[in-house]
Amino acid sequence: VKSAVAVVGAGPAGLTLANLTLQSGIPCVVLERSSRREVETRPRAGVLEHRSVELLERHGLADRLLAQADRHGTCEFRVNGQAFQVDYADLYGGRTHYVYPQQEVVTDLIAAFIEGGGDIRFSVDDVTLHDLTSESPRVAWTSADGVRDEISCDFVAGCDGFHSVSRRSIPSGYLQELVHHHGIGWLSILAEAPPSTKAIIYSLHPDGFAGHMLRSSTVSRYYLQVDPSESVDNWPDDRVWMELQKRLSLADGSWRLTTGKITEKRILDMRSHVVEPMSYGRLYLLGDAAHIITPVGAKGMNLAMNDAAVLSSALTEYYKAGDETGLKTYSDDCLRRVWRAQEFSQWMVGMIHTSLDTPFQARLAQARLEHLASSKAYAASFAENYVGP
Ligand code: RFL
Repeated sequence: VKSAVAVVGAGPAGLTLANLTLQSGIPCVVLERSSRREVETRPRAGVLEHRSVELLERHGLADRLLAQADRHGTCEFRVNGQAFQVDYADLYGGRTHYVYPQQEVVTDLIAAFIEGGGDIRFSVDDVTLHDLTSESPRVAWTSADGVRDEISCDFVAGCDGFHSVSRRSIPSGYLQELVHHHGIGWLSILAEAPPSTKAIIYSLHPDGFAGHMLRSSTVSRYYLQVDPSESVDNWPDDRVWMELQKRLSLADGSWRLTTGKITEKRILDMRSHVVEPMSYGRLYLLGDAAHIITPVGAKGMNLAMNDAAVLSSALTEYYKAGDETGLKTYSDDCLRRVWRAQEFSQWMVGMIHTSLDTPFQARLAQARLEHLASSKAYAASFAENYVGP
């Protein structure tokens, strides 16, 4: 097989890139380890920035999203049983978030790619990358029926998530890895429960953070701050609901959590990880393959899509005009947005968590929330970063 671009991984990064390049007339092949069904049913993120939606809309990829997604422009903070809301859409020119589950984004992007004549191979195994610094790198894989195949291409896009084979194909020592462990765990819960709130809730409680996120009218996601070494076995369903009710409750006792069937329970270690540069020879890294951000601030899927937009423009300039400028600046262009998001996420981590070991940090978090509640200028800055600059 010969193609212009080999895309490894069919998550938001790989599929956005694949659709955009296909629309520019650049042939690409997408190689995905999981089955189509698996990627279309994997629940993860659910919040899209207005800029991500604009990108999809510009390319005719947002029809179902615009028909079905809920738009949100307000979020709620709770501290010591008192609530206040930040109307971030009003504070930032009417820009809103779109709540639309990641698996729906992925489902729509796969359908559009296939409809446009795109070549996507699911359930491939043992993907290997070769000759990345040459003018025609190769990617090999074993197909679902056990046949070893290979593609020769001009560029490889490594969109294969945090455990990226693409990134690990880069000689050790070439990339600088910038890592931060926040020392915080989140018990992440997905449940078949209608939302108990109209706006996302972030609650700072003496026993730790609790969050109520929105997904759809029948499904909600919740988070509880726990020790990163904690085991989910210590969290039977009853304990989860009790703890959420306690940490999210209001002092006047007026707020009630609607429970439901818990469908996913896992511990997330709050960490941040960025590699620089985001390219090596003719391999470009996108999304989680290049950077992991904590879920605080809901930036992960949006950064993945932004990387795809930057790379697809660079590839289009290259194929239309032989101009390599965009390819050369790809890494710097993406990293500016990545670091801005990391900085915001880190700031927000510090605002909504208590650390029982360091009461000093807990008081800083409270002061930051009080500042947010009382200062329009501070809230406007939050709004700009939260909904996406
Ligand atoms: P993905 O989505 O991980 O996709 C990578 C794809 O590559 C495939 N793959 C391979 N294919 C072929 N060969 C190999 N060797 C392969 N290895 C892997 C995988 O099967 C997969 O299909 O990466 P991508 O495209 O960079 O997208 C990144 C986002 O998925 C991620 O940043 C977000 O999910 C993060 N995230 C959130 N982001 C938000 O913007 N808003 C949120 O509210 C939000 N909530 C979350 C999240 C991530 C979570 N978890 C589970 C990490 C909540 C959670 C719980």
